[in-house]
Amino acid sequence: SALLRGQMDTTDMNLPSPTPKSSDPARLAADIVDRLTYRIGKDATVATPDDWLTAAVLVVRDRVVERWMESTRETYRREGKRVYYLSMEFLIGRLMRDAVTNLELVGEMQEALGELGVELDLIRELEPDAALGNGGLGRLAACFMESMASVDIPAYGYGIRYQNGMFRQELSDGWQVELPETWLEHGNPWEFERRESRYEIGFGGHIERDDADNCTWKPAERFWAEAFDTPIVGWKAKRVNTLRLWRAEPIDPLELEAFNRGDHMGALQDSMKAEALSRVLYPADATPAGQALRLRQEFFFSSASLQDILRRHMAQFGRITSLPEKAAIQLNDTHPAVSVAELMRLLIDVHNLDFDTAWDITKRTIAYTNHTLLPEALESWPVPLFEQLLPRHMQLIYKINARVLREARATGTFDDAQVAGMSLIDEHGERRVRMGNLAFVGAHSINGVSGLHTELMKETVFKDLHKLYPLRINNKTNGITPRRWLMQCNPGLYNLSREVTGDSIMSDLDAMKALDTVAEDAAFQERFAAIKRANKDRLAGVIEKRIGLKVDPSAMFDIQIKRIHEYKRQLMNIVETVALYDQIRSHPERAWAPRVKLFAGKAASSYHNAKLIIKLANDVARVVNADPATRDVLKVAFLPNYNVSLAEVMVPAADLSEQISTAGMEASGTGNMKFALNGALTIGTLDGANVEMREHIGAENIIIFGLTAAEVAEKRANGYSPEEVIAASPELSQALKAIESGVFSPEDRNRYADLVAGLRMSDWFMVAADFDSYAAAQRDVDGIWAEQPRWQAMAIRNAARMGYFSSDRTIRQYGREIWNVIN
Ligand code: T68
Repeated sequence: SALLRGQMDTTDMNLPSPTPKSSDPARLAADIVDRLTYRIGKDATVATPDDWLTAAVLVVRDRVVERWMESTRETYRREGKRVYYLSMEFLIGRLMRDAVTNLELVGEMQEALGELGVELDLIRELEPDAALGNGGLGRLAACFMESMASVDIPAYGYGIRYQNGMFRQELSDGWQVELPETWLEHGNPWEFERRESRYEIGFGGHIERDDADNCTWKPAERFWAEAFDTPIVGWKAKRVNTLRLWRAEPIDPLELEAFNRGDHMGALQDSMKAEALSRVLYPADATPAGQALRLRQEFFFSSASLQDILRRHMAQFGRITSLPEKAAIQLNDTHPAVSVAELMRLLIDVHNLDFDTAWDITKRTIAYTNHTLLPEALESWPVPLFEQLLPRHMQLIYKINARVLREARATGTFDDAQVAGMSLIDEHGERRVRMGNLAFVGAHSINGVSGLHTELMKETVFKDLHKLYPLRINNKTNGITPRRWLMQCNPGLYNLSREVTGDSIMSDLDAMKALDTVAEDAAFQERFAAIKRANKDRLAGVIEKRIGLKVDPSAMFDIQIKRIHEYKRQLMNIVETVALYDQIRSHPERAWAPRVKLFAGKAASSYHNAKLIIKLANDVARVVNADPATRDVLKVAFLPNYNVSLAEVMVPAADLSEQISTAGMEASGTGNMKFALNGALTIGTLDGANVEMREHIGAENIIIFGLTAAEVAEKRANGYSPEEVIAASPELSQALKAIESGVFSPEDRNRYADLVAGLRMSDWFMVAADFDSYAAAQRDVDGIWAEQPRWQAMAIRNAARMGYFSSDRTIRQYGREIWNVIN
């Protein structure tokens, strides 16, 4: 009966296990035909490649399900603590190869499909890329889900099942055009719809208070949140965890009263409002969206997740006060920060706890990860909007605030301005709720994502809150999953490495260290280089297919792929490319290292300069690629629609990785780690995790240039004059003049006038300040490239020394130091 009431996950129950399915190729093939026939309703002779993919996914999913239920049952039996990772974004990409490799069924599936005349490699290319995220933050959540399963931590990811994920980017005459992404078009065979797992989500309305002063929130609008579960398989299927994504559903799909009045559209109002909640991912990765719909999305998934967590906890343990011992809730940035207030509401209004007990439980359960220091990226909501949508939460936030400010004043160490800075309410101008401060005060742990970022957090955004609660801030340097970012995307390097390292590298990336011993070995270098070359051949094919440009795979592949943002300084890279182009034309007799400069990335739709930078890359590419004077040594390309799947092809093919953000601005970076693990050299600033990469890889194996974070801060504080710097650099002056005068935009000579004027006048991101140092570093890179044995040795040492940056290490640190789920 508990099941009928939807009080328990089916997997929480103690049922006998079904007989495990065998995975020999013949059985797999028979199962694929079975799914094709009975689930898709097609005969092998008429099945399309998409049908084969769906059938294959369903068969793989079956193998996952057994381990999945086993994992859930085991956690239940052990009465273990569970981790809940709340994230607005999960940038998963394709799941087929991930699941098949982690189940160790690659060979078997290839054989099974082969028997049916189907190629695994071909159908897996058809799987849509699940792009429920913007960039690093969303991809980190996906790597963490895989690592939590791999290191055997019972965990649930909670997020939104956006109908439209990250937009598809097309280029029209070099300009970015955004088109809706329809990843669910052919259905999603990975997910399980849980019609029984749904929760009511309210907005607006008023608060009722009874005689005993108990509050009940009476929302004006109500919706359902319905669960969709995707199993996430860990390495060797040790454990399978759940990614639970919420879709909004109307409570009243068709308002009969309105319908019968003849208001047929009005009758659908509720449906349309619900649909909007989980309709689309906000594609801005650094500027808060600011719209009411975004706050509604944040509350929608936070509330559904917390209700589900409390339901599961009560069903198993029956006592709300043990929550902190049995549940660790991690907030991925401030997007789910309203969870602090929602958990308080549920504990006080639904579970009848007093404020102090509820506050204690909340703080001991919740932890928060910060991903940015950019002031413009810190979320805050206008008080009137917040109050109107979430009146009870606003009330609780005031109460929490009063308490925090009381604690601050009681120390006697803060002046009024400092106390105002710690407040959950920003009182400068329009009053706003500060989500970062809310997350901070409601959490027992606040972590940054690299050593540098964590230190800067203590000195800047959270300076005073850190003084008030000095034990809370801690560092968890990001990582990447080596399964997807080495084994799956670069099987050549994975297999070669194992000859030296042995078979343990996927569960212990530190074992890659053994490659150090062969870094200087000529025969090994040759094989290492041959694998890189094969990866470059493949990428060259993709480039030609996508944009019709032929590139020479023997040239250095110099790659910058990430969201387009001024602080990431794609512009500096393009300006340096222009300077190089100019140099090559002036000195054709010199032995230039042949380069292919590759760019890819999306710009937020409303980010004018970022879109202009995309156009500039394309304009420069058009001019350079058409110039016979440089044809053998320089090519430039911008590849459209960067996503996880394209990264999986570009990362293994890179010789040089561009990690050139203004120091102090990139919280960590994770692309930097993917490239180095795949044997690219990094040219980069001392920013984010580059700092730690240098420590692990060795300063002699990474090309570092430019201002430090402290120097950037000093320059900004003491006035910096880009014009002087530009005047002192002939190369930079020339390049900027060419760009601003329309050399690359003859049809619109003023196109880049404002962009360059921004560099001349203020240059917040220090492009001019770092330019000469960057250009000199690029010439150092050329010098190393000319000595191939040296280059190969450095590249091998990079791959060898990236063990620390496995997300398994990161997750174990979270598990030990924040969640208390491993010893
Ligand atoms: C990134 N942040 C950091 N934000 O920029 C990067 N923001 O340095 C870091 O490595 C990565 O997080 C993982 O820690 C983001 O990706 C967003 O995507 C984002 C999305 C919505 C709103 C704000």
